[in-house]
Amino acid sequence: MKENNQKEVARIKELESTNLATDEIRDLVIETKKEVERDNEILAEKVHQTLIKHNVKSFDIVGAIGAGKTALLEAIVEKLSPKYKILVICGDITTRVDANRIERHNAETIQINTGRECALNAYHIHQIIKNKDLDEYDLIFIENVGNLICPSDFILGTDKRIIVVSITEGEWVVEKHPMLFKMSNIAVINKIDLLKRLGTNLEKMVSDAKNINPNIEVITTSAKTGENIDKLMALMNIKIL
Ligand SMILES: Nc1nc2c(ncn2[C@@H]2O[C@H](COP(=O)(O)OP(=O)(O)O)[C@@H](O)[C@H]2O)c(=O)[nH]1
Ligand SMILES: [Mg+2]
Repeated sequence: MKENNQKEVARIKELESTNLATDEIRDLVIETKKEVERDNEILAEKVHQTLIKHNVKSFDIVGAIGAGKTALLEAIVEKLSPKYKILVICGDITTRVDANRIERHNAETIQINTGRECALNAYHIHQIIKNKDLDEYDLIFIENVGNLICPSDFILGTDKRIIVVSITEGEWVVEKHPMLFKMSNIAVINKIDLLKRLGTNLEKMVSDAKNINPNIEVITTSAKTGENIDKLMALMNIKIL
């Protein structure tokens, strides 16, 4: 994350904590939250260094429930699994639905059920990779628990974070959720096959993402028709061999 983005994210988080706490415990709430995030960042850095050491490219995907995170991963894994050894880690509060969907496209999957936790954190990922022979993999994808708020508290130690929104969420969804756009490298606006029917203002969504984070790469896709999936993989620097 760029330095001025980092400052802005810290400021917003402090405001959030301030609003949540009563006067007497406000400082404690802010300090505890910062401490948890610092610990998470240390572990995320360890995860990242380990993945780099073993030459594994890594991506984590965040976005609301139903944006198309799993559908995009299915499309990507389908194209890449003949040539790359892929591990996909899926986070959901319960079930193995997403892992099962992706497994059908010939990737190894691990489902993490978080219970009441609304995001994965670096500890979850560290627990998995420390028990894996990472030389066996070329690529790791992580699908976070579906929501647009909690994952901003926890980086996971991947090379790139990808935020997915869909046009069915309405053209205001980007401007209303700036945090994840600030900390992501790629923004995917999905379900463009439905554009004519819905009349969503796609240009606004693209320009909002760019205004929030001028460094973010923005791509519009349809996981359903496959439109621009190759371009998304090019942004991720993955060659279809
Ligand atoms: N029309 C259309 N439907 C999509 C697209 N991507 C996902 N979906 C559908 O949207 C629903 C939610 O998708 P899913 O991949 O489970 O979203 P996730 O919760 O973000 O993982 C499913 O019924 C998908 O088939 C798309 O690009 N176009
Ligand atoms: Mg999913």
